[in-house]
Amino acid sequence: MNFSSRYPMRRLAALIISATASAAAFASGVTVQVQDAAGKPIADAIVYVEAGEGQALPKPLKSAEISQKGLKFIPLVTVVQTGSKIFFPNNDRVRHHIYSFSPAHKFDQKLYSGTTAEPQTFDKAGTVVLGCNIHDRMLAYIRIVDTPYFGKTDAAGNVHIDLPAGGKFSVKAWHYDMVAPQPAEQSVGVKGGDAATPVSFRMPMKPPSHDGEPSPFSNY
Ligand SMILES: [Cu+2]
Repeated sequence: MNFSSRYPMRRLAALIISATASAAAFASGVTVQVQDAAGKPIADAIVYVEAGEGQALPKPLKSAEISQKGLKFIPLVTVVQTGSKIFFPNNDRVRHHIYSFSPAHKFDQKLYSGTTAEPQTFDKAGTVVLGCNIHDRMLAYIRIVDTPYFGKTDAAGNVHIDLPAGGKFSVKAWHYDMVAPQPAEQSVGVKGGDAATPVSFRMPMKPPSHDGEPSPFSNY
């Protein structure tokens, strides 16, 4: 059976139109605001969107990078999809010895400089806390999620996440200093088309432990 008999022109035209329509629908999604219990915006919250029942999600994996500069991990908070790699370039003159004791991914990268550390693959959903064996105050958080649709709130507590189409989704919000042990969650009906669906979360937070720095190893 050749192509033209299987797909007459009219059907082919319909296919092209529907492909264009779904590309346009990519402008939709959710615009999420995260606040603490008093209504103050929360920056660096991870927001991610999982499919409702019967919907399949694509798996475009993007790698990420957490560098070390000025005896800090940059950025403090990273989100990746399950199965993604993270690179750990050391941009300091001193060597670092980074590690994780977190069940979602344990590893230990002994003293290294530059880009000599092996990238790590994070293949289990959950939270990983990163530390340095030499510099106790170095701390970073990695949230590994089972979806390619995620983002991190800005200083005003906002993040927009594009979704491929309308439908029923589960929107989740997580922050390393939240009181609840599990992410906050809302089931949201998302319209197709250009308008983003607004979603807001209010999450009780722990008081900052010292100088506004995150509380080390509290939950993990
Ligand atoms: Cu270090």
